[in-house]
Amino acid sequence: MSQSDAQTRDRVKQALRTQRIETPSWAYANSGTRFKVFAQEGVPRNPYEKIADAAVVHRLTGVAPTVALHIPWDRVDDYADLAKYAADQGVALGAINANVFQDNDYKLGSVTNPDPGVRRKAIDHLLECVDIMDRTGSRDLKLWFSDGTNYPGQDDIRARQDRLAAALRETYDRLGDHQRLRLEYKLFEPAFYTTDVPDWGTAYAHCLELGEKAQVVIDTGHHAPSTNIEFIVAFLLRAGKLGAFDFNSRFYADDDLMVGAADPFQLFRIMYEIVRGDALRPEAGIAFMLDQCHNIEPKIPAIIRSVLNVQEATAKALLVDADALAAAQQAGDVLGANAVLMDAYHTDVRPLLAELRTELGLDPDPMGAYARSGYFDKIRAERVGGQQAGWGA
Ligand code: LRH
Ligand code: MN
Repeated sequence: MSQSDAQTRDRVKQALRTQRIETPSWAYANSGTRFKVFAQEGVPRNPYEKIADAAVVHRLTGVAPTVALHIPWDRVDDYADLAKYAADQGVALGAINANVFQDNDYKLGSVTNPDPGVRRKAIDHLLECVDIMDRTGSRDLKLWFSDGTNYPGQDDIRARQDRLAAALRETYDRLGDHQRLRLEYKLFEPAFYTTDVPDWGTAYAHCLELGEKAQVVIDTGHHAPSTNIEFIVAFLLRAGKLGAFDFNSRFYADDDLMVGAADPFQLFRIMYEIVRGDALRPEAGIAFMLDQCHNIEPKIPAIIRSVLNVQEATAKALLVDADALAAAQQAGDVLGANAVLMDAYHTDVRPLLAELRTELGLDPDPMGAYARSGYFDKIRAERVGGQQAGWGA
C-alpha cells in the first residue's frame, strides 16, 4: 500500500488531523546542565509569555493546542485569568506538573522522606496542584519524583515504597471525576543508587493499586540504554494503563533532546504501536507531550521541529500495510514482515504532510513560516529587562 493511492492518503491525513501534541512551558524558558545554563535572547519572563510562544507553535503546526505547566515555575496569582489568556491566544492549559525535586527539605526525598513533616509538605504540594487543576480546567496531574538514595543502606527500600503508596493514595483520592493522575518513572538521576519509581513496572504496579484514574507516563529519555520502549507501549496500552508520553530523544541518558532527533526509527516504532493500538485519537485518552530542553538551539523553532518529527513518524506508522503485515506474520515470513514495516518507514511523508497543512489553511513549511514571521525579532525587542524564566534551580 503506497501513499500514492488516494484512499490511503485520505485515511492517513484523516488520522493526522486528530493528532494532538502538548508542548511544555519550560521548554520555552532557559535550561541547561549543571555545567551551564546559556541564556538566550527573547526568552519568556513569565507564564503568559511562555503561552504566547506556545500559541505560535500551534498557529503554525495546527496540532499543538495545549501547554503543560510546571508548579512553581508557572505559579501565578490568578489561574483562571491565565486560562482565559491562553484561550484568547488559541490554546488551552494542559497537564499540571508537580515539583517536589527542588526544595532543600527534599534532599533525602519528598513523599518518601523518612521525616513525616517533610512528607506532609510534599503531599500538600501535590494537593495544591489538584486545586490549580480545578482552576485551569486541566485533566492531568503529572507526577515525577526525583526521590531515591545514593548509597546502599541509606534508607529502607520497602519503607519508602510504603510512604510513596500512602502519598499517591491521598492525592488520588483528592482527584475530581474527570481528573487523572499520571505517574512518570525514571531509571536514575538525580539519585544514583535507588530511584523510588525507576521503571515502568513500578509505576504500573502503583497505578494498578490506585485505580482507573491512574496511568503511567513514558518519558522516552528515562530508560536504560537499548530498552525496547515500544514493547512497554504495547504492554501498557493492552493493559489500559498508558496515560502519557514525555517525548524527547537521547544518545546517552536523560539528554532531553528534540524528539526524533537522536533516533527517528525508535520514534516510528513507538508510533506504530500507538497506531496498532488505535490510540492516536484524543478519545483514546493518551496525552502526547514534549518534555525537552533546548540548551543551545533556538527554542520555538526547536519545538516546531519536534512537532513535525512526531507528525512524520506518525504518518509513516499510519502507512504500514496492516493486512500485508498480518499475512506475513501469520506465514512466519520474518523478512517479509520486517520489509512491510521498513517500506513505511522509508517512505518520504513530507509532501503528504505539506499537502495536509495546505488543506488545513496552514503554511506547508512551518519552520520557514516561523523564520519569515518576524516573531523572534518582535520578542527579542520586547522582552528586555525583567527575569528570564528558567528551572529556577
Ligand atoms: C524529569 C522530567 C519530568 C519533569 C522534568 C521537567 O526528568 O522528565 O517529566 O518534571 O523532567
Ligand atoms: Mn519527563
